[in-house]
Amino acid sequence: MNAPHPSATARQSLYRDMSPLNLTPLWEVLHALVPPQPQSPCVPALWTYEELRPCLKRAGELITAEEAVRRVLILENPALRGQSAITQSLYAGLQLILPGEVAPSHRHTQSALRFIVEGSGAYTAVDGERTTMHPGDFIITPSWTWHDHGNEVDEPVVWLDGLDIPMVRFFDAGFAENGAARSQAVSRPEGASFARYGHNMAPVRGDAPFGAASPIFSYPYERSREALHQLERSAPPDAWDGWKLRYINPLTGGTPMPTIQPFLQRLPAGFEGQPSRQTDSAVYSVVEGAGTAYITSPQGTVRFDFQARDHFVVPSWQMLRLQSDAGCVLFSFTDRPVQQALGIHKEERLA
Ligand code: 1HN
Repeated sequence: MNAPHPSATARQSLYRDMSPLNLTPLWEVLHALVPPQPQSPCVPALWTYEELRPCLKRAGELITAEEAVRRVLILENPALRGQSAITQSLYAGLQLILPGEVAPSHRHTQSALRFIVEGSGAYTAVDGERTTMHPGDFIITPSWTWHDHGNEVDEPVVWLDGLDIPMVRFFDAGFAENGAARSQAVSRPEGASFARYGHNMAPVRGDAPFGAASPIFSYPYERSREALHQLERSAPPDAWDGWKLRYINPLTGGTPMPTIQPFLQRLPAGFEGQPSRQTDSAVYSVVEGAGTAYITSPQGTVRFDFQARDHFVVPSWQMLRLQSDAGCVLFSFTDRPVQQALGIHKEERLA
């Protein structure tokens, strides 16, 4: 049987007649729907703290934390402007809280992480327990937990917020509620959760207090940094990642929050990493030291020279190579747990 040879105009005429019926021919879009490999619309991007901090300071002069609810400068992927997204699935922003300020209590289904970038002594409260922030501390706000922040010390405090906002938006599953009081009542002393779950032990009776999320909501830098330090003394660095650890939910060994996996890694002085790529786009916060990230896509290679407090994003399936003359420590987070739950996560390490 012969295939039909219709004119292009006959096809166009069909498409025109179909369109009012909300019909589209698959064969015109099939290749874009199932590309041979990921083609992220995201681009690599770097936010230096030197450029960003003056804007954050000006924001502090122009709006209070109370009026803003959260005084945050969103890190928007340059290719996703207007979407409040640093990758297709993740949100990131830098939040400032000044001495004497309160960011009022609320809760939402979106999960949040905080990674402290500058300043010490502000607190975040999660479901009745406060945690004092120090640079490098990793703190979580599980889905639907009440949370507020406050600064009762005399210096500004800045942290990176990472949320699963675009994911929850994708599922149209977002709810939010404001608290009755500005600051929630404190019902447990600081350190109560860490005492119960932070020492490779757990209460004999009782369920996970935050469901799928970790019962620990502060992972102090002192502890995480010490872990890397001991690792460094006991094993050679991985050729791609240096020494890299993932934060865990101590009750499960899995990720601290169902949608986001955070990591902390150290690259030794003189590190020349091998290239690798993964389907989970990654957001990086530079904690200590300095280095260079080379990120390669079909469009070419970009080079980011980074130092402490800078932030950068590596899109899905773009090749990343890390290099550091002085040595450095990097915090990062990705949507890997979601991709793993769906069975679609993929990683490739080149030698
Ligand atoms: C939020 O609740 C916080 O609690 C930060 O500090 C950033 C961005 C969008 C929606 C909620 C916070 C947020 C947010």
